[in-house]
Amino acid sequence: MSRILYSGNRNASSWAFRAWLALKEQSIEFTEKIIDIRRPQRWKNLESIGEFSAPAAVPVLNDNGFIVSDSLAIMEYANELGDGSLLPINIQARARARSLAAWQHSTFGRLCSCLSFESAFYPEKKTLSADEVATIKRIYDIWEQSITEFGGDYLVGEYSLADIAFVPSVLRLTSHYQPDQRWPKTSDWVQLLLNRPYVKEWLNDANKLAPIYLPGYRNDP
Ligand SMILES: N[C@@H](CCC(=O)N[C@@H](CS)C(=O)NCC(=O)O)C(=O)O
Repeated sequence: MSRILYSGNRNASSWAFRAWLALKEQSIEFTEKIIDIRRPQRWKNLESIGEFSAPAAVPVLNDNGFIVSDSLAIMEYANELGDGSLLPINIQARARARSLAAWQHSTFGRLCSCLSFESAFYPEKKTLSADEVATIKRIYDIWEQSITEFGGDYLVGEYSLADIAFVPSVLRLTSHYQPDQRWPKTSDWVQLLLNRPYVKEWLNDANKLAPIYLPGYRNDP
């Protein structure tokens, strides 16, 4: 049996984090090869991924020679290789989980785009703009509403692919602006997520690495 996840640097690869988490949460055995996606070596390293995975990006899963590209596909595959518990049985909860994961996958990254995943690990944080604060508050309202609607501790009741999809965004947003008692369920959810053992394992490694500074973070002239 050979199952290899081609992953990325722990403090840079938010997409690999999601795929890795889904595999771990479903107790799927795999080995991991970390591809250094820091510049300038990023391009050469990703070129070698392109030799077997069309998007030439990480994460990629090689399951005994069968290639699964893209984090969302790997998350779904992990769930199906495992016990399927990362998608709810209830049709509406499942649709909501997929809606949230799809949102994260498609356009969520454009919200507060200067607050990259890398920036979650910066020891000194920038002052947020009024627009950034307003956007973050709106996101916290949306998370609060979903947790309330489904009546559990997580976004659609039980822990699901939707929660996993948002973990890196939770990090980039909450490390700059903590949810307080205006969003009681979101505050608890954030604590639950960040205290999950596999999330802690990844972050423990990420926190040992030198931060990767990206241009544009501080809105320098
Ligand atoms: N939609 C892809 C995005 C993957 C992605 O952008 N990965 C980054 C590293 S975190 C990468 O390899 N980027 C290289 C590129 O886009 O050329 C996924 O979800 O797997």
